[in-house]
Amino acid sequence: MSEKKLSFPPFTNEPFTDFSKEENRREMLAALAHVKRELNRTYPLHIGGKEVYTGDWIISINPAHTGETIGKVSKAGLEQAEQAMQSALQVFESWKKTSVAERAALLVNAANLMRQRKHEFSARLVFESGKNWGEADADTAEAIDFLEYYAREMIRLDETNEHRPLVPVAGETNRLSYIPLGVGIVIPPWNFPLAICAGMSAAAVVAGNTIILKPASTTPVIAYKFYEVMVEAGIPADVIQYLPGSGSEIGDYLVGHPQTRFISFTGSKEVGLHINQLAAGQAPGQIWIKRLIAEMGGKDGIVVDETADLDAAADAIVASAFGFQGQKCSAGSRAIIVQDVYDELVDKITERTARLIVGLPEDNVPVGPVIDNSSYKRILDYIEKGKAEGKLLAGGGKAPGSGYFIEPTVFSDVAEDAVLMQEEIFGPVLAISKAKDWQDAIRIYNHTEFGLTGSYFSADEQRIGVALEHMHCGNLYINRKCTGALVGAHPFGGFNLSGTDSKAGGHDYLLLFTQAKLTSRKN
Ligand code: TAP
Repeated sequence: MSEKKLSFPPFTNEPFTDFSKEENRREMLAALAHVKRELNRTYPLHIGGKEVYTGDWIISINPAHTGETIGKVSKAGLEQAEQAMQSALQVFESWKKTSVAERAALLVNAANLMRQRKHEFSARLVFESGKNWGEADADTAEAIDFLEYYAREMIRLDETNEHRPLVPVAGETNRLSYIPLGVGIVIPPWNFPLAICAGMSAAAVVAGNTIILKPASTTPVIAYKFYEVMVEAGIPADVIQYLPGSGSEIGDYLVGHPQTRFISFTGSKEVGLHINQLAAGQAPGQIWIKRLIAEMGGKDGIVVDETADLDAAADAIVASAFGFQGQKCSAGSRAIIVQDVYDELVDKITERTARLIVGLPEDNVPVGPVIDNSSYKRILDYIEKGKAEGKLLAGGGKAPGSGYFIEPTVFSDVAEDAVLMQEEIFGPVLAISKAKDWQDAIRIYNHTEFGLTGSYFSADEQRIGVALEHMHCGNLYINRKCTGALVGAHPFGGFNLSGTDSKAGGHDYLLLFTQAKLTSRKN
């Protein structure tokens, strides 16, 4: 319960930066120059609030310039993982007693610090994850949003008895309190290395839990900078253990640990299912069912019928397929178009794709590199498979440069069962399928094991009504792109093998990091 009432102004989304304004461009260039000077530094682990160097390193490199080191980050092994667990358990005893008001205020402090250094954070994203300026700015804005939003949500949850009173019973005082769970393992992906890392961590911590943050091995420096800001904001340094290391080594150890109370994971289907299986067992000494919050992959798609505005649909399809090189979980990697407008729309998509320029994120070029060598090879393999499964209309291979650059690639006439239409590629590859009519198109859209995002383009209200009901995904949009969810406005999470539908950035999210305790007192 909050000791003092806190009132923050109503939540509003952090505005995106308009880089067409000279002043903003200048500030971003200055931030890029500043971050460039800080490349190639070393970073410790943080366990129990103390710096730890193990002598073993994760080397983070610039995916656009593979010869450039972003930073060397100390790498944890099993010994450090156990130390981190013991430290998180110990500090949980005090952190859980910190008032909600204080915990929320610290998140808002962190948001303010991040806002002051917005371009600096974005510049790091440009170098470490290969995002262009706009994509990096959106990532930073979303991180700020998560901090501000979860601060307010925790206060709302804490005031449940005032806002949603229990049914009164004569002679009793009944209350419901949302208390923390314990120690959580937070495992974010590299593709929103600031926003998702911040959102998952902040939600767990503001709810009163302590965490072990195991960042993705390709983007550990951004996660370090996030940890630094949280501590600067006043969150005790041992509430978050910053623990980079191998997913399969320390990840497995911590997921299987008997004192792990919950795991908050965002990443691929394969790793998510593995964690689900490992977390399901009862380790010796374990006295609870571990809670798993798992947001996983997608094979998202855009459906277009013959009544749609085809220019708007083409713009949305290209933006959804190739924004951040198709490396968003919400990326629209499938387009399903009814036959009456198929040729016309395919031409528009091809023209727009051919105009996309591939180059350095630093120079704010629309399409940058993919994240690492294994992604690069995997995507190129998919493109080769695609050549047998569809008609290649744009791209189709490597793009020049000193990093992992791939041409935005479009295949048409792909069958609904083809690998290209079924498997998550997570790169700049769009598969287009022809449908007999709008109902057939919705059927093809649903023919996937995933269910994260989707869009339906139409001018027909009755069909839109059917699409709203029948397209089976966690985030369904009408007449707009299927990427770009906003905190508070578009709570985010997927169906089926896209995950546990946690709805990050929504009213229900913090419930996942708490347990409700009912107390009933006889008057
Ligand atoms: P993954 O390869 O699954 O990695 C995600 C995280 O899991 C990384 O921190 C990774 O660490 C860790 N990990 C790997 N093996 C592990 C294990 N055995 N135990 C515990 N942790 C382990 O995914 P990724 O390549 O980073 O991200 C891309 C995927 O994330 C795509 O499938 C995308 O769709 C999905 N994604 C989904 C969403 C939502 S909200 N649904 C949002 C963003 C991304 P290492 O880096 O050390 O291997």
